[in-house]
Amino acid sequence: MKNFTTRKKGRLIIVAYRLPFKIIKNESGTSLFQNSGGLVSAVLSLAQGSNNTSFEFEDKIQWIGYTDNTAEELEGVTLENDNFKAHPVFISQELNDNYYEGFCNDLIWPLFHYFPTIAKFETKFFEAYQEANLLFYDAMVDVIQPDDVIWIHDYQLMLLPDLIRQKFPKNKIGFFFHIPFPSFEIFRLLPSIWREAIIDGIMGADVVGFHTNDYVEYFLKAVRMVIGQGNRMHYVNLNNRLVKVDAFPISIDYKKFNDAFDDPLVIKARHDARTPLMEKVIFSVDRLDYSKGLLNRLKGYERFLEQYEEWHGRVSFVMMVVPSRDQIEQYQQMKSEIDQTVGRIGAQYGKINWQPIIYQYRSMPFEELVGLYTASDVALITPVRDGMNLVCKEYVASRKDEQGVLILSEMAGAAAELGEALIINPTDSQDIADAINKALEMEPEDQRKRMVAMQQRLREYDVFAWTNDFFTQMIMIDQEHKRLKLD
Ligand code: ADQ
Repeated sequence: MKNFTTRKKGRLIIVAYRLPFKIIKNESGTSLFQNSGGLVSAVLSLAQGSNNTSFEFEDKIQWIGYTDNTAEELEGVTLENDNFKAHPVFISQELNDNYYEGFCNDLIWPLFHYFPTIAKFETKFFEAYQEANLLFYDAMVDVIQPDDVIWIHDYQLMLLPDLIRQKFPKNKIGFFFHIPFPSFEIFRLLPSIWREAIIDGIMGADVVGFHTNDYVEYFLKAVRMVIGQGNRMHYVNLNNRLVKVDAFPISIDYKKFNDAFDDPLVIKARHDARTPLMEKVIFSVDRLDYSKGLLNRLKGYERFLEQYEEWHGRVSFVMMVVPSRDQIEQYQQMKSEIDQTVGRIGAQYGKINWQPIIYQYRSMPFEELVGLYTASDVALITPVRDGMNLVCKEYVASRKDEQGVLILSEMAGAAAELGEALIINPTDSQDIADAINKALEMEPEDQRKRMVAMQQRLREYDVFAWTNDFFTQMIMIDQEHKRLKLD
């Protein structure tokens, strides 16, 4: 009998829409700027120090992803740094408009975030989606070796697991979904050929991961309804091939955020984030997106100012919005509504010496971000739908002083783990207003109790635990196969 405790060796191949670095080419040569995003550091940690799995990594991490450079621009350029070897996927502008902007961002993103009325169902989008997934596949065919473990990410690549499975039946394939998977009543709005292609595509993986148990359930129901396949304890048996579908709540580098509290640059940023006139500070940080509930939040804050006059002149709401997709009309319109609402609230309630809202439209460096997190009394996170939401986890992790109150939407995946937050319904302005008042009045001891409980949970399951967990499931699926006697 095969000994499954032997440490296997192989390479890790990550496939995500974007490469892990930006490629800048000028007269003096080519430079690669590695992204600092969560996924990049998580997979790095797996290949380097914190690998607790029974798998030994050979070679650098191979990363397949789209680049906006052309093939001519990259000719002769070594796309490799100490950590990653990149295999670029070239997608023409026209194809990308229909694939990424079209199918991904004008259909799947709104539909899966429960905005079906703005989802655009266009045949040319779906055709482009198929074509682009094939381009990713083509870029991989010559890269894949027999022992490679392939980990595919997100809604831009739902057809890819099965494409790879057909050609490489023995490789381990994982698929992780970063946005919500919707209930079947939403999913079934997709034309039947599209939804079949999506379910077949994803089910090419050995392990399919979502942020929450709800998304897992919705997906399993879609599998049952679309391809008639049930499951036992989260295992779907597809012609004697087992697919595990489970929840893996993504997390953050807890230690990095917690340690940052004492970093001199963060201390300075914390100091700079509030003036002596501010008795209490509330903040929010998100990308410009309709799913993030920015307008609902402003309306809730407006209701709070209307009803809780005792806080006038004493509280400031710092709302940071990161520019995103603002070339698109719908996003421009949303931005101008936000601008108007902020203006209206300021005009109605502001005083010469007090601004109820400080609104900025820009990105922030890490130190300034943690400075704001740790300077604020309240985090106001109100997405109308969010796969997970990392800002709330970053806020909790960064509060080494165990102070601060998190107000969190029940529509964020993170709400399933952070029950000690003040959980609100983002469409209910009164709920938001009352929660703000409750947060501002909360005693330090109550804040500490809630914060410590949430911190403990996040410390135990940080992003490195998440990566290890998912990866372990991928390489263990053979054992499950044996155990369930499917051979
Ligand atoms: P996003 O929709 O991008 O991610 P989120 O999880 O909140 O949303 O992550 C945003 C990241 O951007 C955070 O790490 C945050 O620190 C950073 N950020 C936000 N505003 C910033 C600012 N003004 N300046 C600098 N940095 C800023 C998608 C899904 C989420 C899911 C993640 C991970 O939509 O639901 O949590 O993937 O799976």
